[in-house]
Amino acid sequence: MKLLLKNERHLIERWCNALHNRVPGLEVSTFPFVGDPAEVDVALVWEPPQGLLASMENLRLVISTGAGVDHILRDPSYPRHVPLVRMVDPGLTQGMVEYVVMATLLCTRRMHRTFANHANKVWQEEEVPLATDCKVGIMGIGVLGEACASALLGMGYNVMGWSRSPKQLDGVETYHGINGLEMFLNRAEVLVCLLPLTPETEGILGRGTFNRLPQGAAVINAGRGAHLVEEDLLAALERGRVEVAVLDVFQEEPLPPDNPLWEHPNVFVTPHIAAVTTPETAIFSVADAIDELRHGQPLSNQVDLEQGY
Ligand code: NDP
Ligand code: OXD
Repeated sequence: MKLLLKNERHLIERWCNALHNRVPGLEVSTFPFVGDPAEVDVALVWEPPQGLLASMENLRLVISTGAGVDHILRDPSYPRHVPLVRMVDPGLTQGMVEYVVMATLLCTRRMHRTFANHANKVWQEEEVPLATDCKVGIMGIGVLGEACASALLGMGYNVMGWSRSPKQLDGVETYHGINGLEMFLNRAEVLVCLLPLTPETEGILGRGTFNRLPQGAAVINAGRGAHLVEEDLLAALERGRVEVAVLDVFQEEPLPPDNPLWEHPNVFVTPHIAAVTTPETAIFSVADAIDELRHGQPLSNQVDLEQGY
């Protein structure tokens, strides 16, 4: 069986070692591929160039090294008969839990105010609520959202979740669909976006959403940059509807130096590092997918191409 690996350059050697150690008998080639594309059975990819996957006429499986698959499905030539498996990995989940807990604490402890005081050598106590007095709303309570909900609950936060289909999670107030959105937003003092990017969710963090939040809310986006309408966030910050934002993902990455989000005193910017896939933990899920393919078994974590996630 032949696998083509397309990943960030600095991770190639680690992925090759992990594949070699965990999937015996697999022949691994790296992008740019030299050889006959018809010989490739499996593609393990992050941001494949348009047309790459379609050029492999005997491809049997595509595995995303990320949890999101928008970087693959944005290619209109994606061969839709080929199953797509996304990354579900305990390392990735742990990373996201740490990021969301950190970002939620930054917001509810009003650290933007304290850091500004620090910069000006101002010794001033800021009144901050306890977690038990804060309500966090998580948009997207899938693998990552559910783990974050559980960690935040453990810290005493009141947690709500919003999903496409109805869900029941112990201790979490759940809402779903467009009909449940308004009530969810009205109560979300901290809004966390962990949605996949699909045509339905693009631009969801925009004016309409911000206007429904309580005055002085916090917004944390660790989903995708295209969820957020950046100008609408800046306007909501201006009006005080949103007091603080923690952003990990952007319309354009790297975030251009002239983007006003860099300089906004109430915006924390991180460079798409909320959760990073590490080959050493992610390889188990890759090995499982290849094993399932080899044995003709149903694939775990297969993406529903109609839903786009
Ligand atoms: P999952 O597929 O497990 O969960 C997705 C959740 O979003 C589900 O609860 C789903 O609802 C919900 N959802 C999807 N579409 C809609 C919609 N139209 N309306 C309401 N809810 C919707 O994904 P993961 O938790 O594994 O990952 C989520 C996203 O996080 C990824 O797609 C990626 O974009 C982002 N990510 C970002 C990283 C970073 O470093 N910044 C790292 C890793 C992931 P339902 O339960 O009903 O299906
Ligand atoms: C992912 C990401 O989707 O890192 O896993 O953004």
